[in-house]
Amino acid sequence: MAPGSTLELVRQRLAAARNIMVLTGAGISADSGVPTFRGADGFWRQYRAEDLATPDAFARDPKLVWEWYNWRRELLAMKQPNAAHLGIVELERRSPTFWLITQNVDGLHRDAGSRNLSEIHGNIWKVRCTGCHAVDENRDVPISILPSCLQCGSLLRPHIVWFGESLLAEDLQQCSTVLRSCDLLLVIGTSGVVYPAAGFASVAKDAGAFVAEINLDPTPQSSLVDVSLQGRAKDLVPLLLDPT
Ligand code: BV8
Ligand code: ZN
Repeated sequence: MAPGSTLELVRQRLAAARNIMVLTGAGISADSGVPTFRGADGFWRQYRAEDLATPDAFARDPKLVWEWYNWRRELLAMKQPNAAHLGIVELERRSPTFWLITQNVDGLHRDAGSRNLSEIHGNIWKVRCTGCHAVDENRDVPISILPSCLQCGSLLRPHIVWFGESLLAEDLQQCSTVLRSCDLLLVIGTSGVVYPAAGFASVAKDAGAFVAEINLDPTPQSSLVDVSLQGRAKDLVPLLLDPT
C-alpha cells in the first residue's frame, strides 16, 4: 500500500475508534531536542544504563547518580513539548475514554496538557524520600547534591523506576485495564526493548485492538502491529488528527 493509504487507514480507524490508547517512548521527545536512550545521540552513549539507572548504583554512589539526573534536568528545563505531544492532548480532548501510557520521565506530556496518563517509569521532576517515602515535585535546576527530605532529613532519590525495580502496582493495574479495553493502540517512538512496556502492544493486539506504530525505524513490534508508519512523530501525529 502506498504510504498515503496506510496513513489514511490509520486516520479512519482513529476517527472511528471508541477507546483510544497511546504508548509513547523517548522518540516522541526527540523532536523537542531531548536525546533518546539508544539512538546515535542517546543518553546512554555517555553513560551505561546499568551504571546509573539502578538501585545498586544509587546505593553505591548516590552523588554520581544525582549528578547524571541533574545534568538531564538542566537539559530538559529548556525543552518544550512538540506537535506530537500536542496532538495527543487533542486526542484526549476528543475521546473521554482516552488514556496515555508513557515510558518517558521528561514530563513533556504533562507540560503539553495531557491529564489522562500514566508515567510508568516515573517523572524526573519528582523526588522520593528514601526514609519516609514522601513524593514531592522538585523543579530546582540545579538540584542540591545530595538533596535531603524536608520532613525527615533522609536522602531523596529521583521518583523514577530504575532497571530491576518493579513498576508501581497501580500503574500496572491501569495499563492492564486500558490495554484490554482499547480498540485502537498507537505506539509512538519506542524501541520496544524495555519490559514490561515492550509487551504492551501484543497485550492490546491479543485483546482485539487495531495497533499502529509510528517510528523512524522498524522495531521488534513491527511484525505484530497492523500498520507501521515510518517517519517523525511531530510530522505524522498531526496528519492523523487532520479530519480532512
Ligand atoms: C521490571 C528510567 C521486574 C531510567 C527506565 C525480560 C527480558 C529481559 C529483561 C527484562 C525482562 N523483564 C524485565 C527485564 C529487566 C528490564 C528490561 O526490560 N531490560 C531491558 C533493557 C532488556 N526491565 C526492568 O527492569 C523494569 N522492571 O520489569 O521489574 C520486577 C518485578 C518484581 C520485582 C523486581 C523487578 C523497569 C524498566 C524501567 C527502567 N527505567 N527509565 C531513566 O530514564 O533515568 S527505561 C528507559 O528506557 C526509559 O524510561 C525509556 O523510556 C525506556 C525505553 O526506551 P525508549 O523510550 O523506547 O527509548 P529508546 O531510545 O530505546 O528508543 C527511541 C525510539 O524512538 C527508537 O525506536 C527510535 O527509532 C525512535 N525515534 C527517534 N526519534 C523519533 C523516533 N520515533 C518517531 N519520531 C522521532 N522523531
Ligand atoms: Zn522523608
